[in-house]
This record gives sequence, structure tokens and C-alpha cells, in this order.
Amino acid sequence: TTAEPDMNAGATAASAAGDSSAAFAGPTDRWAHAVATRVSGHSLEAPFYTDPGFYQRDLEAVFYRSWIFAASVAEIPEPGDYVTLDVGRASVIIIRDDDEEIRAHHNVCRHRGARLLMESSGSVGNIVCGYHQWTYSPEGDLVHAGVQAPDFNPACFSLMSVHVKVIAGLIFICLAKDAPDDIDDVAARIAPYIAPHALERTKVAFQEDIVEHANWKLVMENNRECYHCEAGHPELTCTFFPTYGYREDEIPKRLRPAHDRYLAAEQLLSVNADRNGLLTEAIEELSGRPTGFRIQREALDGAGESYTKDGRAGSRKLLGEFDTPVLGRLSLHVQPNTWFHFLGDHVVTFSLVPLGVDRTLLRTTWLVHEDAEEGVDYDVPHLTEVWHMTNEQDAELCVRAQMGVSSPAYVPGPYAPHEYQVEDFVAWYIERLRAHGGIEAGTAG
Ligand code: 3BY
Ligand code: FES
Ligand code: FE
Repeated sequence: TTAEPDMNAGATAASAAGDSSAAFAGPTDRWAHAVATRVSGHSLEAPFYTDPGFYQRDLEAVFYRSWIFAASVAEIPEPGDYVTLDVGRASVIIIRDDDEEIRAHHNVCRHRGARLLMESSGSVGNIVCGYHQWTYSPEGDLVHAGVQAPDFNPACFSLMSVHVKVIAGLIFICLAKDAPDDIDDVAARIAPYIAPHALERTKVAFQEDIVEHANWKLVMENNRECYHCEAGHPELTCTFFPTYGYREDEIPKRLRPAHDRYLAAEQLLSVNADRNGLLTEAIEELSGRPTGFRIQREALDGAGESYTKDGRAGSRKLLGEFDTPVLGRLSLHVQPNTWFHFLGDHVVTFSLVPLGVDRTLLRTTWLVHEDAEEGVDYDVPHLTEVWHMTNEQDAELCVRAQMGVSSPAYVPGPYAPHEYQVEDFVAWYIERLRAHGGIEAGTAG
């Protein structure tokens, strides 16, 4: 399947550069001006969170161009298993083919364009269109189209393909004609951290979708800091150190005891990590490249094993070949739509897709060892409690943020030093808009 539609074909390059004296009459000018004049170290101007025109630009410059986390291999373990993911106007089928390869196709029939698979997940032998039953193999080849004209060539009507990259069991897709090629570098550097958790030998214990009533960037920004954790996440901070993002010399006095526990836990973690052949060192390249990312393994508080209230493992069957559950959290952040936590006993994946300017779907998936038995080795409520509560709390914080930035009184405020990863996210986002809108910093105002 070679056909690749250009998702960005309809995008118009903004032409604000050099127009600095012109009045900003139209919506394009307003957007170009806002992109060109973004003040670093501060939250974004309101229209980035509230304006439907700006939202369309986000789809075109970010979601139709970047690598997007779609699912993990545990969600489609058998040939014919699929998930669908709707990104803006696009819908994508991610399917395991008969040779166990992961494929991605546009969810659009080559006959008259009907959507092929309507469910968000399932299993098929072939992909059959519900309209006139054109039938495609999981590889995307048209294998049946009924009676056609003599010159009809089925080879010309394979499904439109979507770029797909599987990194240690994490499936990323890219809708662009030319996908950012730095994904290979990202893959080479993060796979050695993740591979020991053996995602190909996990299964889905639970999946939760929540629709957050907030712009997608507010949801991402909220994830990139822990400033709100101490007050906002009583369950998470049983194990997640609220000193996240602080430089050693900036840690407030009241967080010193937590920091001391962190230092002690880091010592044990490094012994266990070494023995288990695990990488811990931070790699942080969150902006300045098309596929911004960060990875690091850090200690957890309490028993140090997992995201439960006492920090003990939530699943008794450890992942991979681990000889101890005390392996902290391997945390991975990838721009623009995802974050992950890999633990000794389970993995939590998060994928976010915008549904509208002020609506965002957050999908959280808990993976456990494929041999772990529900009710014996793990209980879903116990395994999922901490991140379920954390997600609910974050959704509440994000809706407050959306309400506030929608007020005429909102003006961008300054990020604290320990919110530097929020700045990195926003800087990355503005870089993407400038790269794809033909805007240079400071040229449109
Ligand atoms: O998911 C994360 O990466 C964490 C959890 C709390 C804040 N954030 C940095
Ligand atoms: Fe799919 Fe006609 S639109 S078979
Ligand atoms: Fe949070």
C-alpha cells in the first residue's frame, strides 16, 4: 500500500512575515501575529486555547505532521486485531496483519469513500466496507470488489497507508506525507530503556477514556509539571515525589524531607537497576526537534515498587525478567500527545487526541504481564486507583484552566523554574507552528 494522501494539502502558508505595519484585519493575521510574538517563559495568549481558527492550525501544523502515539502492541495481540484512532478529520486503522506486522491505513474506502471500521477496536479477518462490501486484507490490499469493468485494476485501490513506527511495543503513527525522520533517532535512544519491560509480553488490564473539557495544550501543559501535585494529587504523591522539576538548590524547605527520601530511594534504585541491566540517566530533548522527548528512570516513594497507595506492586507477576519490583518509574514524555510510566509490575500509557478547541480525549491504558491473572495476581480497582484518581483530579484542574483563559481578564502569566517542561512543551509547539506556517519569530508584529 503506497498511496499517501497529503493531510496538509489544504493548509495555506501564512504570509505575515514583513507585514509588520499592516493592520491585523483577518483571522490569519491574528494567528500569524500571535505565533510570531509569543513571549517565552509565559503561558500562551488566550486564542491558542479558545479560538476555533487557531485550533484548525493546531491540527494542520501539529497533529497532521507529528508522530502521534496511537496504542501499544498489547492492544492488538493477534493477527486481525485492530484499533481505530480519530485525529482531527482523519480516522486511522491500526491493525496487526497475518505476518504479525503492525500496519496503519486511512479508515476510508477506495470505492466511494465510506468509513470502513466504525468501532474503536475489534478483530477482523479482512476489512469489509459496510457500504458495498469492498474487501481489503489487513495489509490493505483490495481482495474483493464484486463485478467491475474489464479494465478495473484492484492493485490501484489499496487502502491509503499511514506511516507507522513501533518502538519497543509502542505504536506511533504519522499522517504527514513526509514523516519527521528524527523518529529513528528517538527510537534508537529510548528503546533500550523500555525493552526490558517486555511490552510484547503484556496484556491490557484496563483502559479508560475521559473527555476533558479543555484545550489539548492545557492537558499537556498540566502533565508537564508537578507544581500542582502536592495540593492536587494526594494518591499520586504517596509514591510520586512532588519535587519533580525542581533543581537541587530550588527545593522548598517543606519538601526537604521528601527530597531526602528520594535521595535514599535513588541509591537503592541504582543498585537494582544496574543488576537488572536498566538505564536510568535522563535524556531531555523536549524542544528544538520535530519529535521532542524526555526519558528518565527515577525512584518512587513508599515501598518504591509501583503506583499504589503504599507503593507496593499492583500486579504480582513482574514484567520481563525483573528480579525485584523496586525499579522506580521509567517515565517517557513525547511531544505532542503522550506520556508513559513503565514500572516493574505494570505499564501505564496515555494518549491524547483533540476533539475540538475545548474538548480533549485522554485514553489511559494499564498493561500487566500476559500471564498475570485478574483476581489472583492483580485487582483492577487496586491497580488503577491512583492514576484513575489522578486523571480525574487533572481533568478538574484543566477545566478550571480552560474557564480562566476564556475570561477577558486573562493575560499570560510567568512559569516558575520548576515548570520548565511546560515551557519546553509550549516552545516546541510554537516551533512547529512557525515551521509549518512560514512564520519567523518577531516578524509579524
Ligand atoms: O505523568 C507525569 O509525567 C507526571 C505526573 C505528575 C506530573 N507529571 C510530571
Ligand atoms: Fe466502500 Fe462502496 S464505499 S464499498
Ligand atoms: Fe496532575
